[in-house]
Amino acid sequence: EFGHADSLAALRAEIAAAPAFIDAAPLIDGLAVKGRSRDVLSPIDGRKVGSIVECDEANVTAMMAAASAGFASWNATSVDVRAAALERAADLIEDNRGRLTALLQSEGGKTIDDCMSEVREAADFCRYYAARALNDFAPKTLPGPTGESNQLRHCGRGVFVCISPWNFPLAIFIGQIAAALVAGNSVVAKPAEQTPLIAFETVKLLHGAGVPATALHLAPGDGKVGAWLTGHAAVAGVAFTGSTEVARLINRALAAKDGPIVPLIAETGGINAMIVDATALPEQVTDDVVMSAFRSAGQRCSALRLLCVQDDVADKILTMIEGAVRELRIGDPRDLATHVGPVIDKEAKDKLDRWIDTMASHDALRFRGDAGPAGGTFVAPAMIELERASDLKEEVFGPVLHVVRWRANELDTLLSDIAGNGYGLTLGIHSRIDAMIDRIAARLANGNVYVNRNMIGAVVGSQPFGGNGLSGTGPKAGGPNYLSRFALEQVLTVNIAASGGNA
Ligand code: TXE
Repeated sequence: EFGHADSLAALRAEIAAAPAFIDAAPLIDGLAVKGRSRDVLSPIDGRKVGSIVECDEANVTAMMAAASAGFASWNATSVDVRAAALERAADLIEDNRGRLTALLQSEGGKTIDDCMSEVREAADFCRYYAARALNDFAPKTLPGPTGESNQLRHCGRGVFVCISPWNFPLAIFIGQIAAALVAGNSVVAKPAEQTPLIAFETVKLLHGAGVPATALHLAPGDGKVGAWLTGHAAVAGVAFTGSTEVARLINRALAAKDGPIVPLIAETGGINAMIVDATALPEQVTDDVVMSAFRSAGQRCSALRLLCVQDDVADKILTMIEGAVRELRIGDPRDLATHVGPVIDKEAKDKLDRWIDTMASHDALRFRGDAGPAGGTFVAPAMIELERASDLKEEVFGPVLHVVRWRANELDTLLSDIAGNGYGLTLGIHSRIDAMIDRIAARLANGNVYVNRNMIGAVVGSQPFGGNGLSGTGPKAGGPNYLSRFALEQVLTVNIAASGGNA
């Protein structure tokens, strides 16, 4: 309904009415921690959009104690009560879409399109996990020998630590929390240091939806805070989305602990390839490549990083893509005509600019677009040509597309090179030959494969999302198996005759 002109005008009025500045802080039992704050700056123009007090180690200790104390009563509620809170949260997200969009823009630098789909995804996660929990966690009678009853039940694990990245500071942040809460866990949520304001607003919204403040606490801060949380003795589970490198650090911290083995659900990065053969439709490929590589300034974990085009059609397709990238408008994401906004902060911009400069010094730069307005952290979209797919060894998290060409007799080498990077998140295939599609999909164990379309899309409930290999542990977010890792199982086996016959 957002696409409709009237409702777009209404949304813009709601955005304009949102507060221009937010003071945020850690929340322990719903109370804001006082302390020295730092400014939160907008990637659009560097202006101050809020302030944040970050956790120190004593705050983390107090918060873990509060979350441990809050666990029992939340875990004792019925799944109906917990699911109802998530359904109310989904309604509140929609009611507050203007405020949330304003923050996604000012703090996250997102275009209106990206904000609208993120707000929708956040509400979808809440409703989907609520519905799944009602189904998955309702006590189930299992078949068994006569004279005995068997029932499968679920409960929470304890304190779940949810650590999220800045690139979906609303949808991923709330998705992890919603899953952990609806399973009966209490939660300590650690947002990315770049996006604490929207996290603060989201936690308050969840409290307003009926999640007790004793069951959900907010721990803003950088990686140190994440390390204190995951190193704490009381952690019963961790949901993490971010880089592969940090997932490894967390895995080590959990493994070093005495006591029960703590599960880690990790969704991490990828070097996502698209393979285009000579039968693909050039216009379709061009649209899908531009959408997949440059939308959201390339700051999606699903984004296309490595385009592999069959030699016979490469010149034609690359020229078309280059033309389409030249048309992209780089600029203020609040302007409806903008296609590509800023990257998240100066550190990200400097790293990307350095990468493009290095590639230029190796004569690999094919094209570099408009640099965008001064004052913000904009990066010019770029295309880089490499010799081999194996030359790209790291995830370049921005509006940069790498390209390789392949000949028909080199397909196996290409697929081995792609598999060799060890990641397994998204994969694109453009071909009109079924056998080709099957051959590629069978050789590469990526978690999400997109055929003859763009690689943007993880619709909750229809396209469960997540990778294999270096890209994550599974289960996939927004899918039917996700909640299982957040809960404990218990089987109650009762001898009916010795239990008064009514068990
Ligand atoms: O990650 P970082 P970023 C991936 C994406 C990219 C990354 C971008 O592909 O690789 O996320 O996010 C905290 N102990 N995905 O740069 O730096 C840190 O403070 C505990 C994948 O934010 O790893 C932040 O809150 N925590 C994806 C969080 O970890 C620590 C979808 C992530 O930070 C820590 C979206 C430590 N030692 C992005 N150090 C998918 N696959 O679904 C840092 N942190």
